[in-house]
Amino acid sequence: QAFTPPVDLTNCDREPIHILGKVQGFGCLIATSSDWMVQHVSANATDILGLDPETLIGTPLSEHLPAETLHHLRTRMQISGQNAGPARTFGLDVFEDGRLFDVSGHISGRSFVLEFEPKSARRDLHDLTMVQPLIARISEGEGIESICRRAARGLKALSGFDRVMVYKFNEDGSGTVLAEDRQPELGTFLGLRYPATDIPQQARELYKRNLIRLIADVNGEVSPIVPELSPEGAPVDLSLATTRAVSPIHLEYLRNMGVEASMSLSILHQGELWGLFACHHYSPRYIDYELRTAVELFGQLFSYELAQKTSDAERQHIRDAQNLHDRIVARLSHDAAFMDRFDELADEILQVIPADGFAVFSDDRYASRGIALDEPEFRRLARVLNTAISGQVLTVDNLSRIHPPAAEYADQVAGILAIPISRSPRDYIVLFRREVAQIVKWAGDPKKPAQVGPNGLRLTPRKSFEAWQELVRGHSTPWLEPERRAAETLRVTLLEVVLRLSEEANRERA
Ligand code: BLA
Repeated sequence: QAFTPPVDLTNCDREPIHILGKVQGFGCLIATSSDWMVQHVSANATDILGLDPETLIGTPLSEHLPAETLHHLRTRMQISGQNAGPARTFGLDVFEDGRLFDVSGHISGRSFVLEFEPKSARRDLHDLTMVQPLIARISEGEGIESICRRAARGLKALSGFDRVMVYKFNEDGSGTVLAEDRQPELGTFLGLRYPATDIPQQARELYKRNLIRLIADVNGEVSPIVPELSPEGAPVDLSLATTRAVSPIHLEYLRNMGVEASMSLSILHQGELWGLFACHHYSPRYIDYELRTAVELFGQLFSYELAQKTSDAERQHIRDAQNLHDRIVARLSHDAAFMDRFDELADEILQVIPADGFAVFSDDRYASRGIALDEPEFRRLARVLNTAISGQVLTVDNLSRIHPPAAEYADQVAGILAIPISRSPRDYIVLFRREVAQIVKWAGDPKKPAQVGPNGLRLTPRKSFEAWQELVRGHSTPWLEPERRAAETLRVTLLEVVLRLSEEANRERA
């Protein structure tokens, strides 16, 4: 293909996945000009519609479809034009001969893109009616992890896939399997993390616009769109197409995992891609456009639930930080000897800012608990901390960046959050976090040999997980914005207490 540069593992983010020029076998595609002149047709239109691309291209679509059908499509395209999403018709008798199709129509550039999938015979058509009860059950969950677990279970029931995961993106674009529901005989992916490159940037951009994709058969034949380019030299933009064939690199990834069908469903939060439902099946699995539409609705409603729970959680965090302030003021109201209050302080603070270790350095004394630096090493680090901008909380998720000797013990302590609690000499409360690569262990069977495809070991989930582990060597989990805010509030609180008590002491002395 003239317009496709060769793709390897280093330039995945440049693969133009929206213009690969092929559709999957479960549907066919016809692109027309806005006056319904056929421009492009996928080769499988012959099998699916009984319409040969050669006879269609360059002729009005009205010569090939009944007037009634064309009228219907025209009206539907107007609706699509008004709200930009695809217009859907389920079970349309396209040729008035009893053959039913699910049809999607949308506008792509200056073209109309029509996609036809033969309507599968199905026992039940309760898809849409299932969605609301499932969402109702999800919203009863408390906290984000709980609703994610419920959602994985719900989507598995709705879609029938063997494994459904909730995959959440971290700040750096890597991702975590946050929840999972799977057939009992399958191993788990729960808790595993993957580098940002596993779902490259352009794919994440696309998934914000097009919320669902089905790869019905990882080994299935794909069908080329002809002609590949318009007379102006442009390929058909398949960004919103539902039959778009996906990146061969990604197909290899799935094959290496033993997966034969994959479906993913975007989860959006405040206009950003928060994560996605990743669904695997261990044999080919096609679900029709009508059920995919129910799945898409499920995803949209879940995104609303998530927004709700997220703002609940944020409000709760603000309340927790406020309560921490109140309790600390109460406890330290008579004396600010932090060292004497070490355990209480540690208990209170670790409840609001999770960490693996805690230390206080005050009045030239040092005490610690959990994963922490020993006193001589802390004193060395304190000299670095003393050079930081004063009166500010400092957070670092790879300590060796600011303190190179920390590379020696990066597998123990990798992240710190330091709260200066006096002016000079500088006293600190410090929270420590361990290396994240140490916490997360591969949950699959480590004895299973990794399979090798043409692109090498990297495209297996275990190797990919290991690649992620390499990336995060020496790093702790990041200190999140609300945690930094809570620490900042705490700094102000402690300073207030110190100042008030020293004023009182001065007054008493005077
Ligand atoms: C797409 N990669 C994807 C998708 C997922 C993942 C869910 C969306 C497509 C789909 O529905 O299958 C990744 N799937 C995962 C991960 C898990 C999972 C992490 O189940 C964990 C359990 N992929 C790579 C590398 C490259 C790559 C190294 O691992 C490139 C160098 C590319 N992934 C890649 C591309 C797409 C993709 C190009 C887009 C596919 C498309 O929509 O055309």
